[in-house]
Amino acid sequence: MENKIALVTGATSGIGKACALTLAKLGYNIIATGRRADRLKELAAELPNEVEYLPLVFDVRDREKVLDILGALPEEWKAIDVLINNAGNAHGLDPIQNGSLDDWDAMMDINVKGLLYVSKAIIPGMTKRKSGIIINIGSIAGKEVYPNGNVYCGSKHAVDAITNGMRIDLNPFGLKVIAIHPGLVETEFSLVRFKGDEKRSESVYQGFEPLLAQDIADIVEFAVTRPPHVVIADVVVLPTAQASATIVNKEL
Ligand code: NDP
Ligand code: 8X3
Repeated sequence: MENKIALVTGATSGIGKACALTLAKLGYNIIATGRRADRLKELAAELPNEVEYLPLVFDVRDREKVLDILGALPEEWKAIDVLINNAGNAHGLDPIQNGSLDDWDAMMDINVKGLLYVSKAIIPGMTKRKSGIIINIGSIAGKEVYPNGNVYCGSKHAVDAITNGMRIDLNPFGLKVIAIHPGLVETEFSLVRFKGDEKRSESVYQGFEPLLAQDIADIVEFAVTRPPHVVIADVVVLPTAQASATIVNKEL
């Protein structure tokens, strides 16, 4: 395979899917992961014919599976050039005294530990080759804390800190480590956060123009096309109507 290879976690919807499509457009062969096999199958039809595609179905919480599957990649898929740690979600939006332990487990296990498991499987190949780009999708929730965001914000602050730590530790190997921290992006994110409540989910994005998943993929495109001596280390991107995690100029 002559094309470069990108692995995108959580490519079954939203930001991850947009990143997979954008990297494919740039000529990367794509490894796309997620739990929904049907979505990964559908993605195949949207990719350009010139790129190779390897869908992998696993839950990033499943440490053994992550390490087994990514540790047994076919030879021609092993040399991953770009890793996008995107899989993640918020679960619930409750004050800390009412929060659900299951929601807390989900956010810490997926957003933090899942990112670490995938990274653990992929980084050794990159350090060996002294080449690679890791892009972690953080959040404005990793830069600020907002009411009822408690544990989700904690998980994204962890992503921010882990990304900075990765950049330091992987510096001797010449790897690029990048964090992109979006504000409000209209995806399935709020549907997951509010457990399928469509009305509540839609209301999050009403009265202003939110970011689209493609806006984040455009930043990924810019980041991976910089020359070797340039790393876009840390990006906060907001809708123009959003000034901070809590200030959104809505016209309702
Ligand atoms: P979506 O809900 O649209 O996509 C989430 C993706 O993560 C899906 O592909 C989903 O795949 C995958 N995922 C979730 N849980 C797991 C799991 N346990 N194992 C494997 N894959 C999983 O949301 P977004 O695209 O918006 O979110 C992507 C990332 O962007 C997240 O890290 C989120 O925190 C971050 N973010 C989102 C913002 C927003 O406003 N939308 C703003 C800032 C950051 P599947 O369900 O098939 O497993
Ligand atoms: C997603 C954006 O503001 O809902 O990370 O936390 S927010």
